[in-house]
Amino acid sequence: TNIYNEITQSKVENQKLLAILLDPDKIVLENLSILISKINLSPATHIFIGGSQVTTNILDELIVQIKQNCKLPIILFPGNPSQISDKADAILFLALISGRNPDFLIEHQVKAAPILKKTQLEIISTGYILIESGNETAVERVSKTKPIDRNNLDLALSTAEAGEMLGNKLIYLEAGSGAKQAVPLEMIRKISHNIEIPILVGGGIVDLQGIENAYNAGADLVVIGTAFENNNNFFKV
Ligand code: 1GP
Repeated sequence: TNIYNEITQSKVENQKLLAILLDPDKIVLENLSILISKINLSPATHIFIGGSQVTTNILDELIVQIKQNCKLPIILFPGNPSQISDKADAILFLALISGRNPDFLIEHQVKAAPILKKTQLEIISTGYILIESGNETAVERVSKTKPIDRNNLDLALSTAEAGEMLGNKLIYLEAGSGAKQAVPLEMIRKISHNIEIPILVGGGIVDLQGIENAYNAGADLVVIGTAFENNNNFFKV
């Protein structure tokens, strides 16, 4: 099956999607079976794996083990080309289009291309847009780029539109992991009214109401990392 087609199909049917983001650095393989059972009990539709700076080397092993007990598609969400594993199903091939650092606009992608060519991974071109969130997040620090002012709806919109025109298949509005403030709903609303491709929203969403609000504003898929990491029963409340 084609993961991107399923995402666009869900958008057409107004079926909202939910990804749980797992950071390999924060996972203890010994505790993985419990984590997987919690994911299976949650409303998650996708698993994202990645982080701004992953240092551990358990990626392949982690994915193989998840796949033994979980049917959800696994999508890589890499901070750099070292975070590629052919055990996953797909990869968000990201360009940090809110920033002006060529490393994250094209350099990493050039390095990743020959590696990806040797895999069966489904490649999903994604315009990645970092929005100011009240605190300096890891994405900002690692990418050395300035996020878009959270009040500058016009710039956020133009950036998303440019991404769509460049051929991006998804737009990811990112406040950054552990963000103080999530992406403004007004911004999600404005962008979703003006582009056709599916919109992913993540960063700083800490409760079920926050997820609902993002959906109602036009998010097609919400990404939850920290809140689930801190509380595996997050979805039960
Ligand atoms: C980060 O959007 C994701 O890339 C998730 O962020 O950890 O704040 O949920 P949180």
